[in-house]
Amino acid sequence: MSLSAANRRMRYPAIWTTEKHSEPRAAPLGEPLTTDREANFQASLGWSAFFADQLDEADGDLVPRRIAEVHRSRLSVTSLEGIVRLGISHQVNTSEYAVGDWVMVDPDGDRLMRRLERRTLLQRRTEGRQTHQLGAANVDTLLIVTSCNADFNVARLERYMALANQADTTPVIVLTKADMAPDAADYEAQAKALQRDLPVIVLNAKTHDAAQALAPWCGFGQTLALIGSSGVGKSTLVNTLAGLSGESSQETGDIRERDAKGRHTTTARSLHAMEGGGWVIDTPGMRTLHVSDVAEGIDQVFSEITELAEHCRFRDCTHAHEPGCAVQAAVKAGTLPAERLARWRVLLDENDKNTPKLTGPRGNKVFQKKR
Ligand SMILES: Nc1nc2c(ncn2[C@@H]2O[C@H](COP(=O)(O)OP(=O)(O)OP(=O)(O)O)[C@@H](O)[C@H]2O)c(=O)[nH]1
Ligand SMILES: [Mg+2]
Ligand SMILES: [Zn+2]
Repeated sequence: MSLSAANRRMRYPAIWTTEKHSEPRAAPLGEPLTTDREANFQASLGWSAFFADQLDEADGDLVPRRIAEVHRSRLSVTSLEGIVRLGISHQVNTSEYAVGDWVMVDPDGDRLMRRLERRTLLQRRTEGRQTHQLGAANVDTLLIVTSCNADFNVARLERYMALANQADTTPVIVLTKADMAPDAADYEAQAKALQRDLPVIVLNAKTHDAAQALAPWCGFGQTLALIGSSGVGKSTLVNTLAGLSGESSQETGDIRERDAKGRHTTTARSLHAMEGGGWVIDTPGMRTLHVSDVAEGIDQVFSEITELAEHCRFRDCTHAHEPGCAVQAAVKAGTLPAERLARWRVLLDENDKNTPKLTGPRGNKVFQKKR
């Protein structure tokens, strides 16, 4: 072991040894901050060998911190003392950082030194397709939130799922406002049909039962992010999961009765500690999600179609009019809804149109690899 590696072990012994799922210890009032407490805190934030292995000699006395807020001209991280603003140089472009990123910080002056490689990244191409807008980094589970009302839309949910799959996060559909819907079971059945083995949780985001229902994804060291339209109850759910009330709570806003649309109350992403020991990222409501760079993610959502396609007579079958088409046969037999097939086509076409293709040596189109 190199000297600095040994140093790191001394500074952060428990980062390397803390068992996941052990509860963080609350320090008695007045106890000085120990490296043990610090290490347990980092572990609760999801620090793991994946990140520790990226440290080298040059990191010396730097400490790992997790980005809690990203603004145009400032970045903040979590720490045992609460949210701390980082000192950043003028060259730093904050749009290259995502909430949930791990960064190395010089503890003298809380200066940002470098970002660690991400385990997962939720992102989408901006209009004009040149750059990516970063959503959240190092997320384990993406809660795709919709309500048991006019917001519910299967085509939109399939888009969110393609994004989650592509980023290697686990999608979970959360149906809020079950307390106001006599037909919540219908919504649940429709959502369950959208991807094989997809967990669908129906809840009232305002009650503590919601935290219990989501407990399997909220444990020590786990990171959740919420995504969905404005007004579906993302911030309400964050308040419930994080036990926030009063001044420290996330602001929530009412919705228009007519079409259940919210008012875009949340305007920035933020990271919050959950009572179960994990962390949750609240995000602003999304208007539309255009897909790009998510071919594998789409395949995973529609795996029943891609599996059927393997049985078509022609390898390049378009599943429109060819003889021996297994996909059309399934539609005729009533096992594959024609609307689902139509939505798959729309999503594939849109993804294809929005994903820049690299041109290979002999002008062959080369599809961009998963990043
Ligand atoms: N009855 C009921 N009301 C809910 C539930 N979840 C959220 N609400 C209400 O729905 C409204 C919108 O909730 P928010 O939490 O602000 O929604 P949001 O998704 O964070 O919206 P944006 O920040 O605009 O993206 C608020 O009036 C909440 O009180 C629920 O499960 N049941
Ligand atoms: Mg909100
Ligand atoms: Zn076919």
